[in-house]
Amino acid sequence: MNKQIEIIGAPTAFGQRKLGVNFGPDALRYAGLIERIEDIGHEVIDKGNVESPELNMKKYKGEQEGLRNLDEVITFSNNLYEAVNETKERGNFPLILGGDHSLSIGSIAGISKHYENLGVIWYDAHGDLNTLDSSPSGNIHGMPLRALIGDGDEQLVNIGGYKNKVKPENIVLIGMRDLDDGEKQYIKEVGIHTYTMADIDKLGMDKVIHETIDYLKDKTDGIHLSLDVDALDPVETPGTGTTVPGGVTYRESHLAMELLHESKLIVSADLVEVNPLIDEYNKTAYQAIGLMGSFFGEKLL
Ligand code: HAR
Ligand code: MN
Ligand code: MN
Ligand code: MN
Repeated sequence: MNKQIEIIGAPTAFGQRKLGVNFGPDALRYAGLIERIEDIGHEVIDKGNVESPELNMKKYKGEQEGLRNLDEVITFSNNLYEAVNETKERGNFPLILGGDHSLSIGSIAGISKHYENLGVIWYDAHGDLNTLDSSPSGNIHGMPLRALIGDGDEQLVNIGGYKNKVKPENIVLIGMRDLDDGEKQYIKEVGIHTYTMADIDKLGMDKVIHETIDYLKDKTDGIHLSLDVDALDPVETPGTGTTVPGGVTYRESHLAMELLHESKLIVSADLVEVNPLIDEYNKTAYQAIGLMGSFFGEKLL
């Protein structure tokens, strides 16, 4: 069951304010991601990095009204949508490397087109369910999941020429520990299936993932994993822009990835928010690669 995996670099930093996350895809390549997946026995095709609009330093560092870098995020999302859509048309497995989490607006637009009922596992410290009104920052990386559901800026909501890419009932949030008030309210209102850190403590990751799979498997025709490295504790993945203490451990995350691999239900993945410029000697990229090993079926014995 060896898949052809297409690596798509998504070097965007426009969804937040810390430069360096745009170098995430190359940090992951330099740390050996492709060789690691090939050694498992998969065929890997590196499509290189998607084209990004120019980053004007003065604008990037300055104050902005409303959604930060909206035009750049729209352009980037369209470029990424095209690349991911082509990968799916070839029948291959897209692994999108970030880049900040705003990239999921484009990546999931390219994936969901190929499914009636895409499931999404959002492994993150954050819900990324803000709209401009509920956002404390104006940073679009705090909004992608909500835009994919269909709320927010019309252009973001319509990337790929269609909207409502993900139904709230087809989403599972795992690792939550820094939700804004508006996000908490929205999660309760629409009833998104959520595992906070407290839930993970109580149930254990094994049960969390088994329940997640049971919850999604019959009502979805494919599941996308969106893995934000800030889901892990900052001790494990310090090289990311919005760390939150009290996160998932490296071993728990390996277990999660192993179980998702065993499920055979995952059809695509994003690996996001790796920022080598604020990291400890690329540690976060190495940790992420270890997790990708388990996700793609590496055996310890
Ligand atoms: N909730 C905050 C905001 O919207 C912080 C979002 C941080 N998001 C990410 N992605 N790093 O999960 O600004
Ligand atoms: Mn995120
Ligand atoms: Mn996050
Ligand atoms: Mn089990």
